[in-house]
Amino acid sequence: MDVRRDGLRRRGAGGMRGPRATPDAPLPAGGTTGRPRPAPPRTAGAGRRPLLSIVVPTCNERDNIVPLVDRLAAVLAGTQFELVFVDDSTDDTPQVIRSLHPRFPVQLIHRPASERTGLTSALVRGLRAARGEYIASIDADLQHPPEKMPEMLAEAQGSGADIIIASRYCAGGSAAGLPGRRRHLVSLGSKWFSRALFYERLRHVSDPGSGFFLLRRSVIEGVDLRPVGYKMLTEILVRGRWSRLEEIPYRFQARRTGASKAGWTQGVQYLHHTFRMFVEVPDVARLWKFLGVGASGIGVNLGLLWVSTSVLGLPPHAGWAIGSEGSILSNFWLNRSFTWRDRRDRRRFGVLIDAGRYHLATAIGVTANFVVFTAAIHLGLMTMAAGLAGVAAGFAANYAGAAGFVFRPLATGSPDAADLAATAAGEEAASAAGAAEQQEISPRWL
Ligand SMILES: Nc1nc2c(ncn2[C@@H]2O[C@H](COP(=O)(O)OP(=O)(O)O)[C@@H](O)[C@H]2O)c(=O)[nH]1
Ligand SMILES: [Mg+2]
Repeated sequence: MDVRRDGLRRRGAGGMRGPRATPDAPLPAGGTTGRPRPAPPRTAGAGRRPLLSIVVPTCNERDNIVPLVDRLAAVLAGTQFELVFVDDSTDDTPQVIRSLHPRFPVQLIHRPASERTGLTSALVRGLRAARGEYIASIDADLQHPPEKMPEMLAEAQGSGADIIIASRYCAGGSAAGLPGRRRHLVSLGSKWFSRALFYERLRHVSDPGSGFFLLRRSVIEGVDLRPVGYKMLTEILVRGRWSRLEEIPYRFQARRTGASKAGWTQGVQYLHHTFRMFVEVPDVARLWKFLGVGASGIGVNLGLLWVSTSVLGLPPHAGWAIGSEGSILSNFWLNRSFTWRDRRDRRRFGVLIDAGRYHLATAIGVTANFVVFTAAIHLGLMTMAAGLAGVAAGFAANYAGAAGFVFRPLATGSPDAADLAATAAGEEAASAAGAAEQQEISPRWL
């Protein structure tokens, strides 16, 4: 299945690409810092970019490394690839990885105990160290069949998609290898929750929690990745720069040796990670942010009504007007500084322009509410049902007005858009330079 970021589905190769997302301002890289290590010795071809980097996170996987690499090497014969192991093991897994040299081009990043901050931090480290034109992630425990890798690479090259996801949940895939009913429920629950929350990016992605994926390096280059827990792909889909993705079905295998490191702490980390993306990424979950702001507005409205009438003794209509205007202003302020913060008018009196437009949009919402309510009463609906229909119409009109009129996307070519693009490009260049520096110092070559 081929999915474009703008939500359109398309089959086949080529075609127009959707607009790239405006990058978030990169913050200092999270989870990727480490003690500087000496620059790697130059080996033959060390300066050249392989076609594919395969990032493998490992934590006590000693018996799985050799079968994994043998199977990968067998299906990738003739492909220029490197393996990037990010290892947090306490057993002899690093020795097993070292023994792969010199048969395979391998980077081993063995993190000391002080730097072991979980699976996704290991993956970010590996993604940053990867030098390939395409970068893939695969688990070490053979639950992801290595034989899918050539198909994923060929799909990326052939279709021009930015991300290829090996999916357990699209037609032909299977999650049967997940151990136990609880793991199935957690996997499905987190998938549906993430899709509903980040619908702008994930609504057509069947397996946003997959650990098996391949991407073009430009998707993450210069993007500040700050995941917590296990869901690296969700982080990349939400923050990364992509316009098209493809899904390929696969059957998630049962683990044969070693133990899963997933537990209830990953559940808590999932919520932490989800909350972080919700707050930090401006152009996602807008509808939910708008709903939350609206709910807070009801509290402001009723609170001001009560204070005006019960405490100050003002007449009911004065209380109503104060409550209404107070909630409009608080909703405006919250929507401007949170829901649509990336689209606010940044000119000198921009806040006044935005506020004026917001009042207009709200008036349209109230009118829509009134019209639908009146029509519903005429059609014979019960008063409460008509009221509900009116509120729904008012809500839809308010959301459409705020998104399309008050906080509309900046027109390309406008001075503001140029400013933003220049800032983003500068930040991207700075961040890419930082990433390059890190690549030089962090990998330890075998
Ligand atoms: N470097 C590193 N790898 C990890 C960590 N936790 C899990 N892994 C690796 O990530 C992959 C998936 O982990 P696993 O525990 O099997 O998760 P599950 O498949 O969801 O049960 C395996 O290759 C693990 O060795 C970690 O904290 N650090
Ligand atoms: Mg596993």
